[in-house]
Amino acid sequence: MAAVPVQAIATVLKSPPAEALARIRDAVGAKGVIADATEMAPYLVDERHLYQGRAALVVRPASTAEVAAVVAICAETDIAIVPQGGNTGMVGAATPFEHGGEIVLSLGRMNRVRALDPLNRTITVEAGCILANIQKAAEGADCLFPLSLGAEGTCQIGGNLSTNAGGVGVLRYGMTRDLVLGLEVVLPDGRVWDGLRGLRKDNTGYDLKQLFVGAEGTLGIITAAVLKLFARPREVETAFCAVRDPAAAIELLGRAATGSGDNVTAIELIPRICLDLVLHHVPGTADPLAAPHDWYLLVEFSAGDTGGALRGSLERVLTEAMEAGLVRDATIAASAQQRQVLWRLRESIAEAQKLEGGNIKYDVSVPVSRIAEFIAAGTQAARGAVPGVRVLAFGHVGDGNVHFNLSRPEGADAAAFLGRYEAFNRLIHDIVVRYGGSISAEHGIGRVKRGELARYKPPLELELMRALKKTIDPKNIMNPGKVLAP
Ligand code: FAD
Ligand code: 2HG
Ligand code: ZN
Repeated sequence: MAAVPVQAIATVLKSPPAEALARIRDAVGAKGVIADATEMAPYLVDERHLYQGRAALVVRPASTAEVAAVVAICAETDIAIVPQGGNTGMVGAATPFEHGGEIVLSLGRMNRVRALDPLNRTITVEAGCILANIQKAAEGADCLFPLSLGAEGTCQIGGNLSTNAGGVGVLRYGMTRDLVLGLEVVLPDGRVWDGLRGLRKDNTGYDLKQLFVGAEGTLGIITAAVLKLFARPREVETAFCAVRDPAAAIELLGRAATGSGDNVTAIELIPRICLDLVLHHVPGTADPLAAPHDWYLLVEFSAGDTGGALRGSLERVLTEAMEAGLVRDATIAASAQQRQVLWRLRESIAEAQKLEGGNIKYDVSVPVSRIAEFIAAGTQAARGAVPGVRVLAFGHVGDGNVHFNLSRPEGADAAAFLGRYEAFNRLIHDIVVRYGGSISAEHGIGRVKRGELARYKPPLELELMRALKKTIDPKNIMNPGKVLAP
C-alpha cells in the first residue's frame, strides 16, 4: 500500500522451513490449517484495505493446548506469528507483512463461554468469542456486558482486549481494560500463563494482565478472559438532537450528567456530512429530524428502575438546553426498535465512509473541554491543505475521542488523496499534541501509526516499551513490526 509510509521490515524474512510447517499441521490437525490461496485471502488483507499481506499458513487452533503447541514450534524455529481475531481492526495490526514468512494464528475456533458466575458477576470466555455473543450470554443471565461497538457482530473478545477497544459505552463503563479481571495467555515461548482470576481486589504486585491488554498481539496470545458483568439497565432513553455546534454538545454533556443523576451512558457527536453519507450509502436509513442541521448529538441515559423518571429527566435536560440555544431540535425514541434505528445511523458512519472511498482516519483524543477548539483548528488546517476535503469529525466526544476523518474532495482521485497521508499526519497530529491529546484514542497503533508513535511518544516511554517487548518476547516472534517500528 503506497499511501502509508513503508518502513524497513526487520523481521524474519526467510520462508519458514517446510518441516516446521508440517509440525504445526500435526499439532492442530487438518481442520486447524488453511493453506489454499483462495481460502487464505480474507486473512491477508485488513479491514480498510490498506495492506495486502502474505503468509506461510493460516493456523486455526481449537484449544489453548493447541495454541501453546504451535507457539512452541514457532519459538524453536523462529517463525513469526500474527494473531488475528475478527480482523476488524483499523490500524493494520492483524495483517501479515508482504514478505510471506509469517503465519497468521486465527482464534475463531476458540469460541466457548467457559463459565458464567452471576453472583460474582463474571463471565469466562475464550478469545475467539464474538463480542455480540458475549453480550447475549450476559443478557441470558439478566446481566450486562457493556462493551459495544459497530463491529460487535464480527470482532472477537481477544481482539477487543488486544486493542483495548473503546466504543460507545466508555463514558459509563470504561475501556476494555476496565472490564477484565483475568487472562489466560500463551507466552512467546509456548508456556501458558493461567491468570484467569475473577477477583476485583488482587494487589499481589504488578498487574500482569494489563500488559497484554492493548499490546496488539506483540507480547503473547490471549486465549481466554474473565470479564466483569454489570446490572442490566431497566430503563434506557435515547435522543437524537440537533445541536448548535460542538461547543454546545460539550455543554449539553455537563447538563445531561447533572440532570440525569450521572446516568449518561453515551454521547456521540455526528456532523451533517456523516449523516448525509449514511443516508446515501446505507439502505433503509432516513433523517430522523424534519430539517437538516450542521451538528447532531446522540444522547443515551440508562438506569435501573426509576419508575419512568429517567424519561422525564431527559425531556427536562433537552427542554432547558433548547431554551439556552444549545439544542435546535430533538427526537426521543419511543420504543426499543426506534432506539435501534437511531443507533444504526451512528454505527453506520464507518461503513458509509468506507463505501465513499479514499479516506484518511485520525482516531484521536483531547481533553473534553478542548474538543470544540480542536475540531475547529483541525478543520481549518485540513481545508487549508486540500481545498474541498470533507472533514468527518464524529464520535465519542464524552471521552474526548474524536474520529477526525478526512474524505477526498468530491470527484477527486482516491490514490492522489491518499498520497497526502503523511502530510496530513504531520498537520493533524501536531494540532492534537498542541491540545494535549493522544494520536490514538481507541484503535491502537498497529502498522498505520507506528512511525507516528516513534515520533510523538516520549523517548523514555518508548525505551520502557522496548524493554518490555525484549523481556517478554526476546526472539521477536509475536507480531513483529507492529506498534514498535523496527
Ligand atoms: P483484529 O482486527 O483481528 O486484531 C486486532 C489486534 O489484536 C491485532 O494486533 C491482532 O494481532 C491482535 N489480536 C487479535 N486477537 C488476539 C488474541 N487473541 N491475542 C493476542 N492478540 C490478538 N474500535 C474501537 O475501539 N471502538 C469502536 O467504536 C470501534 N468501532 C468499529 C466499527 C467498525 C464498523 C469497525 C470495522 C471497526 C471498529 N473498531 C472500533 C475497530 C475494531 O473493531 C476493534 O479494534 C476491535 O477491538 C478489533 O477486534 P478484532 O477481533 O477484529 O481484532
Ligand atoms: C466508530 O466509532 C469506530 O464508529 C470507527 O471507532 C471510526 O471509522 C472510524 O474511523
Ligand atoms: Zn470509535
